[in-house]
Amino acid sequence: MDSATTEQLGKEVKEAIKRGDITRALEKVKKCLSDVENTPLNVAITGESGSGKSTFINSLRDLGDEDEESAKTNVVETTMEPTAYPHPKNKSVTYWDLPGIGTPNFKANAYLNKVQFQRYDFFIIIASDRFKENHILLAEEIQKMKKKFYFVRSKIDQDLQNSQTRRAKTFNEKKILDTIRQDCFNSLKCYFKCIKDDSVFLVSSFQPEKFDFSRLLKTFEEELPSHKRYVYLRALPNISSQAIEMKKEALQSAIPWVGLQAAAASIVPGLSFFNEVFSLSYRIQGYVECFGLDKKSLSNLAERSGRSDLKDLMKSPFVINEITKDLVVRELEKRKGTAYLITKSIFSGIPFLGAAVAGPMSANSCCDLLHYSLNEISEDANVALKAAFGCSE
Ligand SMILES: Nc1nc2c(ncn2[C@@H]2O[C@H](COP(=O)(O)OP(=O)(O)OP(=O)(O)O)[C@@H](O)[C@H]2O)c(=O)[nH]1
Ligand SMILES: [Mg+2]
Repeated sequence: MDSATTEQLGKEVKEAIKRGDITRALEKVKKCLSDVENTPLNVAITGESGSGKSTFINSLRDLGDEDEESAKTNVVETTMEPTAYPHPKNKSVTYWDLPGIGTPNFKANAYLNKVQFQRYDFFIIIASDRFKENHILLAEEIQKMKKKFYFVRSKIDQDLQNSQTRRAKTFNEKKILDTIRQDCFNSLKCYFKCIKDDSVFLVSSFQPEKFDFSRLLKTFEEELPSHKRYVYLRALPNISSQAIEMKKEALQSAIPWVGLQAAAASIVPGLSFFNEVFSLSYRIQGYVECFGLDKKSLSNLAERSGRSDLKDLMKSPFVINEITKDLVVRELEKRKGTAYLITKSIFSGIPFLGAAVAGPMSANSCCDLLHYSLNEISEDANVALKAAFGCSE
C-alpha cells in the first residue's frame, strides 16, 4: 500500500467526516482494506514430471512434505488437471501444480489452453536438469499470451552433493553453481535474445534459505503489478531475514489504513472500545500467523528442524500467549504514551481526525500497538529462522 494511496484515502475520509458522513467514511476504509487484502494472486508451477514442482510449492507455502496441507510429493502424477494449493494462511494466494509437460508430442498451445492459462498471474517453469525444447516451447507460448514466466533450476543441493561425493578433492561450490547457471543460460539464450544471465534461479526446495530462492521471491515482488504486491508479500515463506523484512514492510504499510478505520470507528456512535480491541486482536493474530509463529506452524517447524526449544526462544507476548482481549488491553496500557513518530505524521495531515479520536482508544495508540507487535513478532520470526536453519541469510 503506497503512501500516495494512503494520503488520498485519508483525504477522502476527512471529507466524509466533515460532511458528517462518518458511516460512509468507515465503510470506505473498510472496503479499501478488504480490496487490497483479498486481491487474488494465482501462480502456476509447471515443468516435467519429477522435476520437483510439488516440493517447490510446499516450500513456497512454508510447509514440509509431511505437513497436513502439503502437496503430495514423490508420487507419479496421474491427473491432467491443475491442482490448486491455497496458501495456508492467506487464501487469496493460490499456487497451481500444473500437469507435467514431458510427453514427446507436447503442444504448448493446447497445454496452456487446457490448464486455463488466463487464470495465472505468472508462470514458474521448473527443470531439475537442462532446460529442453518443451520448456522453451512453453515459455515462447506463455510470452505470446503476454504473461510472465521465470526459469527455476531445482534440486541444486543434489548437484552439489553428487559433485562432492564424486570429486571431493576438487569440490568448489561456487564453481559448480556458476557452471549450472551458465549452462542453463546457454540453452535459453538462443531462443530468448533479451534473457540476462541472472534470469535463471538455482534453488533447492530442501534448503530454501540457500542459493537463489530469496532472489527469486524478491524478483516476483519487483515485477508484480502494485495492486498484487501486498497479498504476495503477506504470503512470503519465512526463508530468510530478507523475506521477513519484506513481509514486515508490507504489513507496516497497512497500519495507517487500520488506523484510519479505528479513527473513523471511534466516532461512530455505538461502536464500542471492545469492538476496536477485537479488531486489534484479529490483526495481531494475523501477524503471528503470517510469520508462521502460531502454535501449529511453530510446532511443525520445530519438528522439521529438530529444534524442540523454538517456543522457548520467543519473546513477543503475542507469540507466547493466546491472543485475548485482556492481553491486548494490557499491552495497550503498557505502551501508553510511547507514540511512534510515523503514526503521528499520518494523522497530522488529518487534524480533524486527530481531534476527534481522543476517545477511549485513539487511532494513535491503536497504530502504535500494531507497530510494536509487528516489530516484536518479526524479530521472533528471525530468531526462529536462525534457530531452525542455523543461518538467517
Ligand atoms: N534433493 C532434492 N530433492 C528434491 C528437491 N525437490 C524435489 N525433490 C525430490 O524429487 C522427487 C520428485 O519431487 P516432486 O516434488 O514430487 O516432483 P513433481 O514435479 O511434483 O513430480 P510429479 O508430480 O510426478 O510431476 C521427490 O523425491 C522429491 O523429494 C530438491 O530441491 N532437492
Ligand atoms: Mg507433483
